[in-house]
Amino acid sequence: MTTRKIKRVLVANRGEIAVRVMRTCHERGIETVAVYSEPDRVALHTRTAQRAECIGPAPSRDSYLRMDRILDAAKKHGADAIHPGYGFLSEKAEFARACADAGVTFIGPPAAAIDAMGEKTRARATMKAAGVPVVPGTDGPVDDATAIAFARQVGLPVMVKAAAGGGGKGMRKVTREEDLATAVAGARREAMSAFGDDSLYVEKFLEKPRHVEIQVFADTHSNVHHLFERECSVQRRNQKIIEEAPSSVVTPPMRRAMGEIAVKGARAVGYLNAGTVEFLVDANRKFYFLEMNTRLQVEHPVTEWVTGFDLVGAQLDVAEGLPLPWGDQPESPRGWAMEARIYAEDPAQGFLPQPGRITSLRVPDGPGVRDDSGVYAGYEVTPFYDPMIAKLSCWASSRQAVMDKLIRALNEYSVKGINTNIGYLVRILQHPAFRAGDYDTGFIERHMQGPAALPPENLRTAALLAAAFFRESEEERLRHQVVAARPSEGGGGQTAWQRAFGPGGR
Ligand code: MV4
Repeated sequence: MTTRKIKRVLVANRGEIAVRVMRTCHERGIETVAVYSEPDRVALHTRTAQRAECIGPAPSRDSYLRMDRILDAAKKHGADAIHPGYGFLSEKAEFARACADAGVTFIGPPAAAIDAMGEKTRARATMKAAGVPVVPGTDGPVDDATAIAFARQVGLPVMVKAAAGGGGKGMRKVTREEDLATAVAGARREAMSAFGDDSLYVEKFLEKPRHVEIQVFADTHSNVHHLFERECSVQRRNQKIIEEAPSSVVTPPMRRAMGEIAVKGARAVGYLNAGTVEFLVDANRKFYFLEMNTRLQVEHPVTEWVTGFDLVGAQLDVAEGLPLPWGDQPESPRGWAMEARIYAEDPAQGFLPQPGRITSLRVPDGPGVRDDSGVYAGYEVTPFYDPMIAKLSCWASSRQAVMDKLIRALNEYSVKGINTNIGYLVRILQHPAFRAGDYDTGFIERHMQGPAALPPENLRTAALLAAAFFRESEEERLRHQVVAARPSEGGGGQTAWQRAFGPGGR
């Protein structure tokens, strides 16, 4: 087996993940090259790298998605490898192929493996053939009539999904027979606009499933290992918020079974490097393949905590042609890890993104606390990219202990100048159902929407405002009874609601 030392890595990404990848490179004496868009000239990843190249204006399609400019930057700066991070070009087979053609090592799986998992019905078929249990569904993309016929056969509810999708776009749950045709048409339209491909498939809808995924790793020496599971059931509108490892539903025999099956699936597609096999777990602890992500995931730190491995380091080893650095398949996870995603968005304003300058920043630390951040004090969060600014993760001996540590660390985290979801994260971690490990993918919708998203102070304010508003409208009503059709008072008067929230309101 030939090995080739990587000397200079171009990181084709931004924010916290670009910084995180560069850290491991620097530890290994590998030089780094950042690419950045015009507003990202002063971003943390641009400052962290030893070299940096501007690749275009703010919109991703004109910068972070420009394969040609990124490969030109790699050539100009003499980078011998490219790490794609997550999102952007990380799961574009065409980019992996373009890197290979340019003689640059793509730090990720082969293009063929990305292709095999990118089209979701092909992924399902491949996994099924390899003996992986899949969610009952159609065998391939279907026309409207077949979609409807399948739904009738398997029984409602069903989930209509985009074949080119993943992560929830172009996805519709259908509960009533009379909604089927509209849902299929709607999903098709959404899939076409999101992916330029309106192929759909249909799955039986699993009730209250938990989202459990297995980290896999493969090298060029025929080793394929799994690094146990992560649970990511706490999601809001297809955005993960809290992740943990291990999962509170996975028993040791189940962990072994899921791990072996994920490894079998990875072998079936000739997988290489880091990947994640996603499963839904039902109330009877039966698990079903959902999709495979052919990249390093956002939530990889929780796996790093419970294994003690540097996953980016292992990615570099594999890309250099070395065997997986930890020897045999590891036995079991150690302790418990939990990660919370910090977003520049305001739960009190319907999670509206909050661009603006971070005027001051205090980051927690202490034993078992890790902050993966893409920002700094004085940095201006721009509206052009994902509002996730940092990930806070903790490690402790037990699930209870790690929840307490994460709450402590979140309470120490102080971001001034912009609103964040930090308070909201604490409220999730304090929820009795979450603390008991008794949650599923419907947790946020059931427990943390509407007024529950607000801090208790806001709730008190809302109650007082409602009372004041009611009193004023009563007075108004009485006035109108006394002086009918009296002309407007000139607009000077504001209701209690308007004084608090401004005109219009929500
Ligand atoms: C499902 C499902 C129930 N049954 N598929 C949402 C994101 C996408 N990756 C898959 N998703 C789901 N697919 C079937 N057949 C429920 C979800 C789902 C979900 C999954 C994981 C985490 C959070 C979720 C929230 C709502 C729905």
